[in-house]
Amino acid sequence: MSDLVIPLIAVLFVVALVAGLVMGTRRRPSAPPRRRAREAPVTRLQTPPVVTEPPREQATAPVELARPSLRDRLGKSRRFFGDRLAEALGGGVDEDTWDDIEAVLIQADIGVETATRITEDLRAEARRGRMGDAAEIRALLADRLVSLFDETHDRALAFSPEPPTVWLIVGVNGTGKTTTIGKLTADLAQRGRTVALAAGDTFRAAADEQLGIWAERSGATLIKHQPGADPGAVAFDAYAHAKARGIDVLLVDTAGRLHTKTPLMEELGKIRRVIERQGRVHEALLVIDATAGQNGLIQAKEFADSVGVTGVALTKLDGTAKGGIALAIETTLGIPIKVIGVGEGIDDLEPFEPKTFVDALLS
Ligand SMILES: Nc1nc2c(ncn2[C@@H]2O[C@H](COP(=O)(O)OP(=O)(O)O)[C@@H](O)[C@H]2O)c(=O)[nH]1
Ligand SMILES: [Mg+2]
Repeated sequence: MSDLVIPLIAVLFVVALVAGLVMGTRRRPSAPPRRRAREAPVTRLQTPPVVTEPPREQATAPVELARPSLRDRLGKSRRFFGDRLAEALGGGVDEDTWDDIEAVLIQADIGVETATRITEDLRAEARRGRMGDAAEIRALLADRLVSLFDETHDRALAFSPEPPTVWLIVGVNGTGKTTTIGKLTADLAQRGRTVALAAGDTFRAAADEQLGIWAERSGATLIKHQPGADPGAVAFDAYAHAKARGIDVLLVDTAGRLHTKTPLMEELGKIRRVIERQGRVHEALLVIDATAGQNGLIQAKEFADSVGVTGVALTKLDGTAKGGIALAIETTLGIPIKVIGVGEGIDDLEPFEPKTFVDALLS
């Protein structure tokens, strides 16, 4: 009898051990929730602080629509360029083809000299027998256009390692300064950066209001004075506020009246100096309206000479056949285009990238 007891106990022991192991394995999947529960406070801490959005926008926010491609958003610029090029290349390649291509480039405001040079280059390549059909000509044209943009340019908007980063926005009236500030503010807020806006266009009564609407949309702070006040004083107060509160980025809006040109340039220089007495201007962004074509270039030159422009925001590319002005600006002024405006909406701002831009234009 006792001979049987010991093996029986051993069998029971093994059964109990196996059962214990199985139960242990089954219990394991319930472990992760305990770990997740411990991680939760960290996730809450990582939520971006400040941004206060109006409840109405929160209600409409959840459905995120797919954004159209740059090709679609360039609208008129692309239709003009792409369609006219297709026409020029459509009926087989002969001497007329080169004249047609040259005409398209000139009308797109690339600049006569550049247009002629590119066309001559294409013609020479064709004579050497290096290309012949429409697709090859189109590809070489794209290549030549891209190569006109300086690839060594840093097209990223500059940030300071210490807050506040300061971006001064300048340009002629109606080019899209305030709208571009609104778009930049929304983009910065989405990335969790705090933003303050200085209402430096004290010349137009409605300017503060327009800036205030953009500020409210993105939860940014607005610093303004009375209409007609000294924009230098607005810039001074705005910088002091941003510095004291540790606000990440200060965007300074400015007036752009043309009829009193010299005082405007002096005023912009003063705004810059006021800020530089306390800190730095990291970006002096010149806003140019692409629909102004070659006229935009003349304005740009004046601003570049007096304000020390570090980059260009080229707006309204959605509404013009003159997308080629992007090239003229870079080749004439040597200032990098950093962002492009392709509509009036808050999302209608894109970083500028030569190859994407040219591909979108020619496609
Ligand atoms: N289609 C289009 N309109 C724009 C763009 N940027 C600005 N605008 C419009 O241009 C007009 C003048 O803009 P605003 O920001 O007030 O110019 P500011 O005087 O330089 O501040 C407004 O009607 C804007 O909606 C753009 O990229 N595309
Ligand atoms: Mg404005």
